[in-house]
Amino acid sequence: MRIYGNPISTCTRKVLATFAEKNVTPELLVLDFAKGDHKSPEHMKRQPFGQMPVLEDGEFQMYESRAIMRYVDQAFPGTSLTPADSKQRARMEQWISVEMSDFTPYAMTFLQEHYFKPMFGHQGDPALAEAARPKLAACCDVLEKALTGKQFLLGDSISLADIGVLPYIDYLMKTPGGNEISSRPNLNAWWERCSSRPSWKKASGQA
Ligand SMILES: N[C@@H](CCC(=O)N[C@@H](CS)C(=O)NCC(=O)O)C(=O)O
Repeated sequence: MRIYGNPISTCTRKVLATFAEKNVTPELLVLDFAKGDHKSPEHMKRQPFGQMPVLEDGEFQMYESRAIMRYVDQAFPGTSLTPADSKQRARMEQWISVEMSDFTPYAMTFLQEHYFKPMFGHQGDPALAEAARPKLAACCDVLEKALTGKQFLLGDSISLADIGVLPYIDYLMKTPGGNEISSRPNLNAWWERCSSRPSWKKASGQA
């Protein structure tokens, strides 16, 4: 299997972490943000929104990182990252939706203003990030409560729901928004547990 993406991209990283949990290394075809590879006519045919990642499995191509994670989990044997039990599976989908709707938009504001804009030579606006803080904090409160007495969001086993949040937290920790994680004991312990896994180290370029 092959991934069109970039090692610094959050959406690429969650897909790479899923592959790593399955002990599979996909071929990574790097799209250069600075050169606008993701907006090239060739890539727009693969991903009509001009974004990454895209998965290619033989003749089959697909985009949307969360959908790709589900495909990768089912495509390979080994430990499943999706519970067999329907109620637990529904709970996993609930947390994936929370990540997408209630966590990531606010975390991304910190990432953009404090990390990615400066990385690409643009001035970030810290006030924009601070405006997102109350919503980010509200979601962190929900996650903190959900993680009480648990190793992972669903209990004792890691699932796609945990993996999907990691890329955003990793960068968030490098911004003033990181204290929303580090100040909450359950959330912080969960982050340390997940981010010390070999799969995350590999996906985030630390191994
Ligand atoms: N919903 C898409 C979002 C993909 C996305 O926003 N990718 C970013 C990199 S993490 C990107 O390509 N940004 C460039 C752009 O939007 O122009 C997914 O989950 O795959």
